[in-house]
Amino acid sequence: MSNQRVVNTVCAHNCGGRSPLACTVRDDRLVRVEPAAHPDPRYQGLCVRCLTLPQWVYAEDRIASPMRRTGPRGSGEFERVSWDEALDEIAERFTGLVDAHGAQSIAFSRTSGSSQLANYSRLAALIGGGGSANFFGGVDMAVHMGLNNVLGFKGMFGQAANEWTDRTRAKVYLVWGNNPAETSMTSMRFLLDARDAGARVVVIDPRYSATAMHASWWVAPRPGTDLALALGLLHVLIHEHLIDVGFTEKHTIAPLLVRDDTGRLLRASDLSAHGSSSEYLAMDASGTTTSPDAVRKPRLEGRFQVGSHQVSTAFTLLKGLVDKFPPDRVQAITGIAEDDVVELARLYAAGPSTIGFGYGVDRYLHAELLTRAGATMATLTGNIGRPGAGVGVQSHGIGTREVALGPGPQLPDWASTESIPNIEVGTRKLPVRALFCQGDWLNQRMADMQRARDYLTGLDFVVTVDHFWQTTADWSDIVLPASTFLEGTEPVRDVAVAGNSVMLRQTVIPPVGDSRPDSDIEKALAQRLGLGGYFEDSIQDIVRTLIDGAQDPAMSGITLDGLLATGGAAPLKVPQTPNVQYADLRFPTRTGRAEFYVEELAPLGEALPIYREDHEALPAHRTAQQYPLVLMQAHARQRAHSTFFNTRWTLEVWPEPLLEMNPEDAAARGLEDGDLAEAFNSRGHVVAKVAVSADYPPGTANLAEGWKQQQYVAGNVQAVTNGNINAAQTQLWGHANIPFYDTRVEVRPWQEGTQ
Ligand SMILES: Nc1nc2c(c(=O)[nH]1)N[C@H]1C(S)=C(S)[C@@H](COP(=O)(O)OP(=O)(O)OC[C@H]3O[C@@H](n4cnc5c(=O)[nH]c(N)nc54)[C@H](O)[C@@H]3O)O[C@H]1N2
Ligand SMILES: Nc1nc2c(c(=O)[nH]1)N[C@H]1C(S)=C(S)[C@@H](COP(=O)(O)OP(=O)(O)OC[C@H]3O[C@@H](n4cnc5c(=O)[nH]c(N)nc54)[C@H](O)[C@@H]3O)O[C@H]1N2
Ligand code: SF4
Ligand SMILES: [Mo]
Repeated sequence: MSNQRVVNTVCAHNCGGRSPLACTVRDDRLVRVEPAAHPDPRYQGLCVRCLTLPQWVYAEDRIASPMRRTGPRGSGEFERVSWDEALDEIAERFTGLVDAHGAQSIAFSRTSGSSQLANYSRLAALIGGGGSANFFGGVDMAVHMGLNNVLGFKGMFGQAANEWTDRTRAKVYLVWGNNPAETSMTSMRFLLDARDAGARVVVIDPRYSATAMHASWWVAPRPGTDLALALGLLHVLIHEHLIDVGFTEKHTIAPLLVRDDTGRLLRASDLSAHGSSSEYLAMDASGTTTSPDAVRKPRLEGRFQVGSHQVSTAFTLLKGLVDKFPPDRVQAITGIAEDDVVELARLYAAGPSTIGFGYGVDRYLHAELLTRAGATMATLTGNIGRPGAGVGVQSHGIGTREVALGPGPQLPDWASTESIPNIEVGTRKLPVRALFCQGDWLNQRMADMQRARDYLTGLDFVVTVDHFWQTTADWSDIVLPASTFLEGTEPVRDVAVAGNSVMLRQTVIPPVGDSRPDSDIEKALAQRLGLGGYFEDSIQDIVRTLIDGAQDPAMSGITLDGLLATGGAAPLKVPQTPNVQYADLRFPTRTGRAEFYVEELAPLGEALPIYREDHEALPAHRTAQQYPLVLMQAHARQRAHSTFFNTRWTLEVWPEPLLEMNPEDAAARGLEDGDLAEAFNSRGHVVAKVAVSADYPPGTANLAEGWKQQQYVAGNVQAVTNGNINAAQTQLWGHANIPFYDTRVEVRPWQEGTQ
């Protein structure tokens, strides 16, 4: 037998499932990947993608060595250089730019590709004496913003919702713009468990998705119109007296008084010079204003004169909004039959009901208004804080226990970064001259590719660090080969908490070819920049502090050495019953109540989740005639974004970009299955093979995100995507979310050579 061993690690791909992997290594080569034991068997498993990990790791197009550009940006002309030459050049250019333009002239951008400790954030915070620019996010954020508004929720991904295992206690489960059958395979079983336990699983999705196939009921709004549906559901809930009045009075902002003149909440300080500006007011039965918490039965509805102020209860204002969304109007906007709107509202009210939003609804310009309306449905009906009842964003297969690990690497006080959301490229005044990209910024992180290319072209210096030669690489000055999360020079790479367990990400094989782990590249650059002193601890030291230094009772008794001795995984010390969020019904908002009314947004007219008609996907949009199809880019089952774009087995199943569209839409354009077609709008175009499918209602189309530039016949899906910036998000959060799916196109047959 040759030198063979099995190493357990945790999948790091950004499907987020964190499956435990048992990796067979023969003579230092990865030969097989199988599921490793998980302390909770419900989370044990492996998808087809990760069966192909050996093909990914040893793919022929792995970048073989550091490269330096020799032709113009985008030309693809490069020469090989040594690591020392490449790193010296980066350090020299960075130093020169920092000297001339300050730390903010260097910007860092990270892949979500393989979440691990080494993402250059330490270097970014330290470089140039602190304050470098940090390109971040712009993705997966708006749905959280809305939940934050109403519930005070601060986290990401699954955490606002009850634990996945709680779904079996729901009678009704609304899966809203989420496709776990393909994007969260590790948690799909909980949806099926809920259905098998008797829950009505309602999938709200414009297309007949792989998840909708398993649902009790598929409800199909036109893309981007979900808020009209939610307002219609609220209409029925309120008008049919299906809300929980006691809960609404006690736990929501509904009885608080709002000034008609400013749209701000009435405060004690508005009525008396001695009154507090943080004391909000409600009206009691006798017509006296009082603290909402002091009165047993506040007035839920009404307009009143209080001193010199005309005021209304927040509930009255909400009712005024939803009154405009009777089911027949909702049918006209969304295409959902009015009887279905009524039935869905009644079903939801009966509860216990859970709403799990996904990111399908996140990628529209006003996505946060939808989750605000959803959280309003939950709180007005008391569908929160109890078994089977909750509202949250669900994805990434992560359990919903929040566990605090020990302290990460310590940085000096002056270390910092200035954030620039990806979407705001070129719109901020930061003097960015150089971009350091971990991963594929151009192809993956940015909408409106021409704008992004123009931006890259104008920079002085661009570095890409990746496993594969990808789109941004062609626009870079230096390209460095990174090791994958399976490769390393130290035995332990990271620690992951998922599904009630803690697991080690162990190194499986040494770096492939001439690649280096991101952590080593970061350290080598830091040393050249005089920052080596901050990188003296090994990754294993850092992981040890995270685990052994954790104060959280859930981590008690769990140590790095203990994990190493027991196959790399241990159950958290948490109760066996599923975690319920907001069980104490205290919301970490300013009023301690669920706030469907956001006074800061009154000047923008968005104090309530109003239905805005100014975004591209809506049938009423000014471009709807010219570009009649809404082009979504639902995440594809056989990749995690672009990762696995090149593995043989996944390509056998789905070898090339497909433009999926309804048979009627295809026929009207003279297109048949397999024809080449061009989807275009005023921003750009993309050419791909047509896949005719009745899963897509007329007027909708889809081209899954994540294909690499070289896989398209011409163009790129990012060339047509929408990069508009939402003003309310920017005002309230300082950054906006990218409305990728809020994209209209027209489609026509493609003839080679046409432009
Ligand atoms: N296999 C695979 N898994 C992944 C990823 C991947 O690339 N591949 N990516 C990971 C990441 S980072 C993320 S953010 C998640 C995303 O995963 P999901 O949350 O599932 O999001 P999407 O795939 O964008 O869209 C989900 C569904 O929303 C629908 N949808 C589109 N527009 C609308 C609309 O207007 N209204 C409604 N109600 N539905 C709409 C789409 O048709 C789709 O079926 O997946 C993660 N998991
Ligand atoms: N049009 C459109 N665009 C989208 C989306 C969409 O729905 N539509 N979804 C958006 C969403 S939700 C997300 S989360 C983003 C994801 O965007 P990314 O996180 O950028 O996507 P990935 O394809 O996973 O990774 C990008 C690159 O990083 C490299 N990479 C992976 N792991 C590592 C590593 O450990 N080290 C280094 N150095 N490189 C690595 C990969 O090889 C790949 O080339 O995409 C966004 N882009
Ligand atoms: S389902 Fe996700 S976490 Fe699990 S093996 Fe596949 S890519 Fe990795
Ligand atoms: Mo994402």
